[in-house]
Amino acid sequence: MTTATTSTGPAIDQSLQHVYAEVLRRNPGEHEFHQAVEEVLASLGPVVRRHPHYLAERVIERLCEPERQIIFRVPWTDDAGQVQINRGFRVEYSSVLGPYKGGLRFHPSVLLGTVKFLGFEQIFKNALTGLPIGGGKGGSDFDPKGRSDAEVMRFCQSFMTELYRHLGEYTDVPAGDIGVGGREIGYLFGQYKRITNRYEAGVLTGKGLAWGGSRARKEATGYGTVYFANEMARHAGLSLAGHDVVVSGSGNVAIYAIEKVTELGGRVVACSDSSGYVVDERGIDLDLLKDIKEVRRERIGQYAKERTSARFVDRGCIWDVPCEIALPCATQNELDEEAATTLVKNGLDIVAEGANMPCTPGAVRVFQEAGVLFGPGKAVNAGGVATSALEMQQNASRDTWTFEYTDNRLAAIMHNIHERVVSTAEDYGRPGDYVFGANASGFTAVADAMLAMGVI
Ligand code: NDP
Ligand code: 2IT
Repeated sequence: MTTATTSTGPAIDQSLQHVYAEVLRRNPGEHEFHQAVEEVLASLGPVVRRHPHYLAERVIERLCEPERQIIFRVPWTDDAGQVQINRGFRVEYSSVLGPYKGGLRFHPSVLLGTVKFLGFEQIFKNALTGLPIGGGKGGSDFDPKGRSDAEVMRFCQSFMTELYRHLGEYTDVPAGDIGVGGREIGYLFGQYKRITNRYEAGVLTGKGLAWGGSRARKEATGYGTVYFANEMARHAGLSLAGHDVVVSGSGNVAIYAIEKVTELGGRVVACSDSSGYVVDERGIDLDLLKDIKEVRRERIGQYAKERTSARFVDRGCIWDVPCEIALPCATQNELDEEAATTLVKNGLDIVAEGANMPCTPGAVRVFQEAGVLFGPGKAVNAGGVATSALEMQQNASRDTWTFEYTDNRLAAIMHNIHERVVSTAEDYGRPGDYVFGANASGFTAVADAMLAMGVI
């Protein structure tokens, strides 16, 4: 069968090109959404050849259209008394495997296409966990940076005043993402509870431990990322111990990835935020990093001011720092072809995406051609949403589990996802192709459930 290639991206099988053309036509200007769809479609050629009924039943076209998209005005008043207007989104993408599940992102760059790309990825990620969760994503172009707690609270209350009517523990269950952590989930939950007059703990995940949150949820995405990277290393006869690791970002995912890498004997030599990066040959001091980022909410340059072994670099690229293992944990398209080429030259062995779609298609191609092990976000970072599903289980049974028990469940889930991805890739004659294995396995689970439910 013939294929076509874009300039740097993957090749979409001839049989699916009309699907992609239609996605481009119907969703103009939504480049991140196009990129996420193209990446999945490029894996599905061999799958539809083996299961032609997916094509006949138009399952892929259906999955390219969200079940529901909600866009709303979020007016609020800042500390100076000025009215501010933001835009809120919730894309309820697919509910065949369970209630819509996925985070909320508050960042000035958020557009409908951003939320759609994240929601699309979330469907397959959630399917890979094997837990009963559908896919969704939401957020706003609100920028929490520099805002007081009171401003963030008023924004969250206004956001929830519209969103609450679309949520429910059996309907749609949001959580955190960029710019949304424990503080924001608290304000959002408080407003939901107030409007509905229901203590419906299972309507949001990432809650505080004193009011229905799960132990290990805060750590789960970062820990899960490293559990997955460790599985990749073991499978290839490598190890994280004794190796240099670069982790981009210094938010929730990055901090707990750094913590777990350090516990497993790796040395994290650099991390970043949007103002630049720090290099610390002695290994990142986690207590200091947590204090600066989680408590004081300061910029990463502050770390170098307080740690003599570190230097701050405010230009260039964190991926110039030599390492054997790269964990991009900041944002989409943060690691491009040029950065990938530098990393390969510097002796990179493994890339595992803690963020959603952080590597550009060109970067992924460079890694794969160089024989670098590449783990895609929808498999690697699934530990966060998986532990959200464990939080929902605890809420449904009005129970709380210990940290150790929850963390062991997380490690087992990451092990199972790795097995599933590797065996699917082998089954299709593509050993070691984690991108293919994740897409084919996640898609098949969703497609089979859709077909069982008829034309939905
Ligand atoms: P946080 O808001 O806690 O941290 C984000 C980090 O990335 C910050 O250091 C931030 O720097 C940096 N960053 C964000 N946007 C940009 C940008 N445009 N350019 C440069 N740096 C940027 O978010 P999370 O850690 O929760 O999320 C990080 C990634 O992980 C995202 O891709 C998210 O979708 C993904 N993810 C998150 C999960 C979760 O459970 N939280 C689960 C699975 C995936 P600054 O503060 O300067 O903006
Ligand atoms: O991208 C993601 O998987 C998340 N932001 C976590 C979603 C969740 O519902 O825990």
